Amino acid sequence: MIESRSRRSVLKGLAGVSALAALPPGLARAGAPRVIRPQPAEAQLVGPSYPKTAVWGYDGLIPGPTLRLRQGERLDVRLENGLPQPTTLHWHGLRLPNAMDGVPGVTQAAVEPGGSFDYAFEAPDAGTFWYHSHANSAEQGARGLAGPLIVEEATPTAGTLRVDREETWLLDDWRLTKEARIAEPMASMMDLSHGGRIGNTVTLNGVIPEAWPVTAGERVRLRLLNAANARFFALRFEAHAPWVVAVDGQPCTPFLAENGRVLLPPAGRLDLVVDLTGRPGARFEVVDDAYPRDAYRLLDIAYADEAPLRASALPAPMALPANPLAEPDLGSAETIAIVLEGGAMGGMGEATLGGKTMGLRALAERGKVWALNGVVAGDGEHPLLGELRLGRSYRLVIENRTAFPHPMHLHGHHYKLIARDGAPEIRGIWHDTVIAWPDGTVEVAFVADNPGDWLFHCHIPEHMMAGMTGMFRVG
Ligand SMILES: [Cu+2]
Repeated sequence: MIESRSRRSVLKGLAGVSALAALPPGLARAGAPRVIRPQPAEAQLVGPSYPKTAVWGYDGLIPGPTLRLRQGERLDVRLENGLPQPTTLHWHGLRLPNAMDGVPGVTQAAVEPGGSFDYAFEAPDAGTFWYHSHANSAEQGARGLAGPLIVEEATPTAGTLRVDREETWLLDDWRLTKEARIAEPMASMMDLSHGGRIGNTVTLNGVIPEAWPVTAGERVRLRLLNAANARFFALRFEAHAPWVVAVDGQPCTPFLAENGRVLLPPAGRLDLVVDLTGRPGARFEVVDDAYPRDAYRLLDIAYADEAPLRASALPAPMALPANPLAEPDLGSAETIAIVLEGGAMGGMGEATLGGKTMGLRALAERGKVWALNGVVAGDGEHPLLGELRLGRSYRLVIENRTAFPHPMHLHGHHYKLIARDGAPEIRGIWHDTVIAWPDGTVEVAFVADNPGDWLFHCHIPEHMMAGMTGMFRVG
């Protein structure tokens, strides 16, 4: 198992690349919705010398089943709640109609045990997305509820990236006891006020990985997805140079990951193109050094003995086709300042909860320690951060005055990273979840082109439930 503690000296440096391949056909559908049933189950997360772990999984699986459709196609899912508590499905990163967003108390009522809810929407963007609960998400995430949602490019042929195959790596983090049980409590004040629930066991697609079998010469599209509550991942591919071709599902101009290292905040996704340039029979390590003092080998890249697939190296991958995102007009964009405050070692004086201003100690007694613009969200609340005019461009200037990094997620939109600490970000990468580093400022811009009430929150659920959430009203 892997030991780790939350630290403010975490990880730096996001890398990206984008890719595309000849893809399998979209989901066949026959009118009836695809039923997704979150339910208690058992999973062999750790080795066979340990007992199975009691988890919650979609259809009883860890991770949940991969949902796959083609861009522009419609997804029909019936959520049937097999859990002992209310739940919802949130389609992370999809720009869908507000009523399908799965936020209890905002876009729908939470689905009671035994109840159901029908989700139906078209996928406007191709890319790597995922689904998870937005109800009691600290516990429901920690018990395993997450699954990939892959939207294939509408035209995967001419003018786009070719790869030999693709894989999805859903990375998750578990806090287990010595008996491989999920450790309780779910959200201690320590977790709420520090870096969230960081675990001690990392899984890839539901198991502790050993080796990634590859063939020399092949080009693979890797869809990385961080489904952990709070753990950041920084994967370093020894002796390999992965291209980043998409970030949070949105294609970017392909670029080589710096030092072969890619950073994934909670909820983040990266599409990589990895050229397997090693020799037959060779082995290399993929190391996760997001927390440098707790760096560990995630797995080995294990080359088969067979002859290379191709004789010479491939040229740089082509960019994936862009999704139909509206370009923000920075000249006319209205600026909205967002200040993140609170938490341990954050020095927050006071903030407002339920209309009352109080100090950090009084807030902590109520389980609340984080604020957005001086407002702490109460249970089930998402205080209004701003009313946005439909079709208008906005620039969010997010200032993190806390001692921890926060992956800030906007629902229903993607925003373009335009600056960090006042320095322009020239790559113009789109995110649905952007890291706000301690003592830093991050600027993003977007067009408010999707009407409705959209959450803006820290994606570490322990931070969200302890106050770090709000809402933009677009209309
Ligand atoms: Cu946070």
